[in-house]
Amino acid sequence: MAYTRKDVSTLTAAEKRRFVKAMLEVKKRGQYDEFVRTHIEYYTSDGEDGLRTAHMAPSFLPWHRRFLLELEKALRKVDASVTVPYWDWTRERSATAAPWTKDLLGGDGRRSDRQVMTGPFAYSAGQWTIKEGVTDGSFLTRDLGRSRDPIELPTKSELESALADPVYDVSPWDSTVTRGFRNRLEGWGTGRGTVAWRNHNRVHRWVGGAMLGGASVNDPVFWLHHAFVDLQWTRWQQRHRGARYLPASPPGAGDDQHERIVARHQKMPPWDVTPDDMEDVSRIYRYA
Ligand code: CU1
Ligand code: CU1
Repeated sequence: MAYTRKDVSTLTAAEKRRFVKAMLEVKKRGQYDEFVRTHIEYYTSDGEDGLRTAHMAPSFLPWHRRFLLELEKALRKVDASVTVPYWDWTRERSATAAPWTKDLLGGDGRRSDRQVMTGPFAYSAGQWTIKEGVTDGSFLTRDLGRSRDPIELPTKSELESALADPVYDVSPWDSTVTRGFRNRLEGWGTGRGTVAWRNHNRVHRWVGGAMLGGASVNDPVFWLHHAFVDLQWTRWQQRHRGARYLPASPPGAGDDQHERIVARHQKMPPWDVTPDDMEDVSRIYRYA
């Protein structure tokens, strides 16, 4: 039977406790740092050579869908009642409400060094030492809302502009495309400053600290954020019946994107799955 991923603002005290406990256990077993390493390894941009699977590419959505399923599998081995909750940042917009409470992810980083001081993932709580970072810091950092140069979380209407696009993705299938659901949601924009960060990307910016780079998995909010992004893919499919992942077939030898991106029926490293395999997961989980 399919399990349910819930809105983080609806979790009971017991559900929060169990989620946190399972996360800490996966961390203790060393599995969590493998997830961080995998994400760093696949954090390639379209300015680099080679295949892009996780970001700046059509497979942004199926890649993270599979990545979340892997974490969820690890969590559910610890406690079969646990699923990854989602953070609806169009509704939960305060730096002190869900998911930033002491009984879940803890709050903002302190002013001096942005170190998170509250909740179970604070370094001082002793169970969340960062081992795989792009910097040397061993403590989790956040700068909710970006104190020095404040930004807002994406709005409902900004998210709506992604959902309204009936085409999954368009050539050249990278961070420069201005049409297509995938990049409108992933959020690479043209122009300078904060307009260049939309939807998914803007949320990483808003959280700040560890969430800014390839090691963003070190902040557990990564999963709650990506569960909400994943939910948008499901909503988009429901709205645009019959619309599919694109490209359906690989770009040809003369195309700049030849062997740079994953087409619908191609394998999506590091897993033995295709975007086509990831389009319908309704037998595995659903969203409440
Ligand atoms: Cu990512
Ligand atoms: Cu992300």
